Amino acid sequence: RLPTLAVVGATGAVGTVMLDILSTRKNVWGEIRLVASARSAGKRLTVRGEEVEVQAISPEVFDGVDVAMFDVPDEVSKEWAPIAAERGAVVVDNSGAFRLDDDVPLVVPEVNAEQVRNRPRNIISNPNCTTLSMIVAIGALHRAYGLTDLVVSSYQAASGAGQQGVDTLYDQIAKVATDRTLGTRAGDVRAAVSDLGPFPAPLALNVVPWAGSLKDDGWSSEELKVRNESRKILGLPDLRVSATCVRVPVVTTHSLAIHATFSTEVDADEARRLLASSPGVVVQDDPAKGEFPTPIDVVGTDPTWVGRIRRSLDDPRSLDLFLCGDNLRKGAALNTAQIAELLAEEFTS
Ligand code: 11C
Repeated sequence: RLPTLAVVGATGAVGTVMLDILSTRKNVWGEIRLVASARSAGKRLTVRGEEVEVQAISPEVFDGVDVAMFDVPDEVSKEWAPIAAERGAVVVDNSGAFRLDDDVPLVVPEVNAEQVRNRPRNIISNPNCTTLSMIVAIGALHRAYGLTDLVVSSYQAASGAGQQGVDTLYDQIAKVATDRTLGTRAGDVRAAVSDLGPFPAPLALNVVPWAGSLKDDGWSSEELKVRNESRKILGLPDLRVSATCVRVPVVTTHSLAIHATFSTEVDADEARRLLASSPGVVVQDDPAKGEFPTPIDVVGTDPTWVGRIRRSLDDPRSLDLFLCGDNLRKGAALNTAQIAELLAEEFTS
């Protein structure tokens, strides 16, 4: 019997990418049930080439479901994931609701696939898109050299803030595109852009050093997620991590500049070879030819793209590198789908 899958949040930004991923990857599912809020119920969406009607979320909708993927806000997951689990589904949750709970594994199949079996609550968490955009490459380097310190600067795309983030970026670009004096005087872009959407400052013609909400001592929630989730996924509770998360006017694909320090000396050529042979990683690193990853070239692809790999000039144990990953694919829907496929194997083997 092929397992039954429910996709909760099927109509959102990540849900839309999920339907595409489910339609193009190897088909391991029997029925696929699409679930969303009552507002979206009755809509018809296409998955695997067939139209499926979206059902309103309810306890009964999970009856007979083997695996339920959740792509919904934290508070919706908090309420509904335990209900789905009670009804017999294994939940793969892409919200921040359970990621740091001791009895919920945080899984990246290329790094810690074995953790899927360690699920006493039948809930498995999918990491934040910024952590996910780097962790496959960092995990491969950690296995070879033993990671001790991570200094991260992110360049995060508007779609990390959902469809509203994307709409806001396009609206702002339309407003500033024709006036070639904008961006030359302090405040002129702010005055031209009336709606900030989910961002605390205009994103068009700008960079904004903020993502998420304010936590203690000036850190943002996004920066703490990068730290806490990296520690949990890599099994390094004392890993030293400093992150600065920045939003840039890119539609989709997060980029990160990383300074990683290891317990042994590193070699840039060896690191390049090691990354190139790691599943889920592509090395694009030939600056003499202008070759390095950029978000507009990476968007829509599955791997983590790594370039600008250099050994630190001041510490032979440190590497500097730049990487890009599609925040809606590996950063969200793809990783969730990969975890769900590991579960599907359990049902069919
Ligand atoms: C962003 N990474 O780019 C965030 C969005 O914890 O899954 C995802 C928030 C999360 O704004």
